Amino acid sequence: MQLYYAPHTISIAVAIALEEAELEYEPVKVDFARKEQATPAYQQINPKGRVPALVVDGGILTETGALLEFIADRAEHAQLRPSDPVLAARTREVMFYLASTMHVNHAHKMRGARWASNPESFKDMARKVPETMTASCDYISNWGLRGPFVLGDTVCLADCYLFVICTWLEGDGVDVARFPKIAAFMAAMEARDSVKAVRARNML
Ligand SMILES: N[C@@H](CCC(=O)N[C@@H](CS)C(=O)NCC(=O)O)C(=O)O
Repeated sequence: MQLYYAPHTISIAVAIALEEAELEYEPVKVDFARKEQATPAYQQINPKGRVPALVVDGGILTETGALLEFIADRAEHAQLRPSDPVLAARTREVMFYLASTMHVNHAHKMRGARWASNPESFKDMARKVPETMTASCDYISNWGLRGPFVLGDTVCLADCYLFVICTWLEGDGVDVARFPKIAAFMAAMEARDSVKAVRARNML
């Protein structure tokens, strides 16, 4: 498998899950500084001009949540998505929230041009990010984390996803000290071999 990624982006959630599942992959860096994601060559890989993209036998897959689910299916031994239907849905509940709300809140800091044309509007959207990301942290802290991790004591797909988004919090103006459960989650994830491996590869 080849993972198209850019450092510090949501694509690293996929790298962490691949490491958790002990699946081999070749990381392929997309150079955002040179806007490589917008080139016709990269858009052959992902027509949306985003990372991640995962090249697998049978095609190219995009969307973080879909890739994480693919990894869970490829590596059932890793138990990254429980077979119990309620716990599987709980895993997806958090992932869908991250994809549809928390990641989108974060994107308003740098990517205002997706939603407006007037540069003043970009500034207004960016000013709102500390507030919306703090509201997301309230939700994650009170409801998303059922224990040290999303499902309690064991790591699932949603933890890989949440961890990367939490690495953005300080830069988004969130006072992380207000959220001791999130700080403890971050420390627990940092201690895992999966996160150490992606840090060793300078992906995070
Ligand atoms: N819903 C997509 C969002 C992917 C996404 O927005 N990735 C960002 C990095 S965090 C990106 O590639 N941005 C490049 C750009 O906007 O030019 C997913 O989760 O895969």
